[in-house]
Amino acid sequence: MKLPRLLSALALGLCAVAAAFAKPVTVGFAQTGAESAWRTANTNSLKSEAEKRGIVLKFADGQSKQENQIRALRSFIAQGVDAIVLAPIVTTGWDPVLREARRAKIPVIIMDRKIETSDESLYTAFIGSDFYKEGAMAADWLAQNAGSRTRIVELQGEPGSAAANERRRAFADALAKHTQFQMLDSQTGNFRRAEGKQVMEALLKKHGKAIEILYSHNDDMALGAIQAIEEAGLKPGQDILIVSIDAIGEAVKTVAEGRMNCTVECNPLFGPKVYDLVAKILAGEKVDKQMYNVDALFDTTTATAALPTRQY
Ligand code: GZL
Repeated sequence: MKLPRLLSALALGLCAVAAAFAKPVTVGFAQTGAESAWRTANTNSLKSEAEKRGIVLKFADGQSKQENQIRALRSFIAQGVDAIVLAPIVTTGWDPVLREARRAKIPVIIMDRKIETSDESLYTAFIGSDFYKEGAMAADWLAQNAGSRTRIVELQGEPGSAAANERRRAFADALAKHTQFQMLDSQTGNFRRAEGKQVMEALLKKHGKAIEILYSHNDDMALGAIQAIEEAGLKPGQDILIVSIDAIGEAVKTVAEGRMNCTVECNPLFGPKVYDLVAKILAGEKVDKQMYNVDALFDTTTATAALPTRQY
C-alpha cells in the first residue's frame, strides 16, 4: 500500500476509534411529574429516544412542584450536562435558574409548556403545541355541533400552567363570539383523572341536569368525569356533550364508542424532535426560537379510523 493511502487509512481508523470513544451527549431533563397519561407518554418518548441515540439522559421527576424542577436544573448545571430540557409546570419563576444555566453556558430547551420571562435569550428554543389554538378548535367544534345545548361546565388543568391558561383563555374568547353559550362553572381538576371525577361529581350535585356540555382541558380529567356522569345515571356523549384535549388512545376509543364527542390532539411524542434540536444546538447551528406541533381533532366521524395508528 502506497504511503498516502496508508496515511489516509490510518487517519480514518483513528477517526473511527475517536468516534467510538467520544463522550456521549448528556442531557438533563426536568419533567413536571406524572399527572396524566399524556405526561407518561411524553416521558417515555424522551427516555426511549435517548436510549436509541446513545444519549445519556439524566431524568428528574418534578412531582408537580416547581421547586423540585428548579433543584433538578441546579443539579444538572453542577454536573455540567451538555444541554437541559425543561417541561415547566408553571409559566413564571424561571429567570434566576435560567441565568445560572446561561452562566454555565448550558443551552436550555423549553419543551411542552411555555414560560413567561423578562429575557427570551435565557432559553435557546421552545418546542410544543399551540394551546390557544387547541382551545379554539374545541370551542369551534362545539359551535358547529352543540345544536340546542348551551350550558357548559369546564374542568381546568393545573393552575398557572401555560396549558390551562391558554386553553381557558381561548375558550373564553370563543364564547365571547358564540354568545349562545353560558359557562355555568369552571374549576380545576389539576389534569388528573381522580380529580376530574371528584369535581364532576360536585358539579353534578350543584347543577344537576342544567349541565349540557363539559369542556375539559385534558382527557384524563374528562375520563374521570365520564365515570361520575355514568354513576349519576346519565349518558356521557348524549345527555352531556364532552369536548376534551390531548387525544390519548383511551380518549379516541371513548369517542369512537360515542361516550365522548371530541378530543383535540396534543402530541406528547417529543423525543426525536427534541434530540434533533439538541444536536443542532451543540453543533452550533442556528435553530428556530419557537417550534409548534400540528394538532388534529378527533370526533365520532374520524375516531374509529384513527384508532389503529394511534401511537400514545
Ligand atoms: C399539554 C400538557 C398537558 C396535557 C396534560 O402539552 O402540558 O399536561 O394536556 C398534561 O394531559 O398533564
